[in-house]
Amino acid sequence: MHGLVIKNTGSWYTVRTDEGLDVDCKIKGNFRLKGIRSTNPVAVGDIVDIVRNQEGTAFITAIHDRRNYIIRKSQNLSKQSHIIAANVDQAFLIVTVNYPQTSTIFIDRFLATAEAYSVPTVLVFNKTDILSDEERHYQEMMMRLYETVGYKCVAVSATTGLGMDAIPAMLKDKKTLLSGNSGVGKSTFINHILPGANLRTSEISDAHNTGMHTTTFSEMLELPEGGYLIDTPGIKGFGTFDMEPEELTSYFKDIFHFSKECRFNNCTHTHEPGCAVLKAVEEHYIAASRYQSYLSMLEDKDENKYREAY
Ligand SMILES: Nc1nc2c(ncn2[C@@H]2O[C@H](COP(=O)(O)OP(=O)(O)O)[C@@H](O)[C@H]2O)c(=O)[nH]1
Ligand SMILES: [Mg+2]
Ligand SMILES: [Zn+2]
Repeated sequence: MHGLVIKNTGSWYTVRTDEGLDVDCKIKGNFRLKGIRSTNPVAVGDIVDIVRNQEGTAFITAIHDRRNYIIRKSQNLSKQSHIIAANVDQAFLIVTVNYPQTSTIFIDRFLATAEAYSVPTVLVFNKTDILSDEERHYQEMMMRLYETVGYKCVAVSATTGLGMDAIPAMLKDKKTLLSGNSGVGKSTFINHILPGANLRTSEISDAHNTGMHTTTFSEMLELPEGGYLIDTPGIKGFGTFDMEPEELTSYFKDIFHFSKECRFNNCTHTHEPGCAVLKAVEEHYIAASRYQSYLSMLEDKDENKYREAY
């Protein structure tokens, strides 16, 4: 029998079989992935083979090849990673212009990492019901910027429902990872789409969700129109990883576009003569904020140079 892993709590996994049956499973055998020290060898979104046992539960005996998987490095020194989800079709990044303000650096880092995993990302601007004129103007500017770079942007209010009509069609039949800073309205967004989900809202609930809990719990919520929402409490984005500057360039669509005209093909776009990216930044074809984000990821890379790969 095989099925889809829809929930992971500690060493237990809920697997939804092709017949629509939810079976509690444990892992049998060694699934350690090469080169990754992960706290959970199997993740939500995985397609697995299972073998039933007498107790009515089952063992996961094999994982099917993953199209992609999203990993988060642990913040401590254990160097263990946690696989947030596998076989993700798209990400919705919830951002807010205010209450709290989502920084462009956070957005750009998320987008670049999503590009690295080949996960298309939609930017969902939430809390549009409480924007001042100035904030609304700023939001429009941001939406124009990211649409120009090549990302779909939508403006919503998860509390009033403004703009939310467009969302179900965008989620249909896809496995969507929902992400965003604490307090931007992820739980409220999910509750609007799935009133049955009844997730706790407010920042307090997130505060409880930052410790051990988040590293051992993930769940996919089934959508009535087909597809799943992957709710990962406390996730602040996914980790960076070792890459060459040329690779990093390719994860910034706007920078990549201009980099083809750079004199040197291993140009880091920091100091090189004949750099078309520096020229484009100067002439405002590339937003200064995007270039700053690129630089910050490039600096991380240098810092991590001598750190062991995970
Ligand atoms: N005004 C307004 N408040 C919102 C909106 N969405 C969420 N909130 C509020 O923002 C706070 C944090 O929301 P929550 O869903 O818990 O955020 P999460 O941490 O991302 O899950 C709660 O008090 C929500 O009621 C919105 O669209 N408009
Ligand atoms: Mg929440
Ligand atoms: Zn260059």
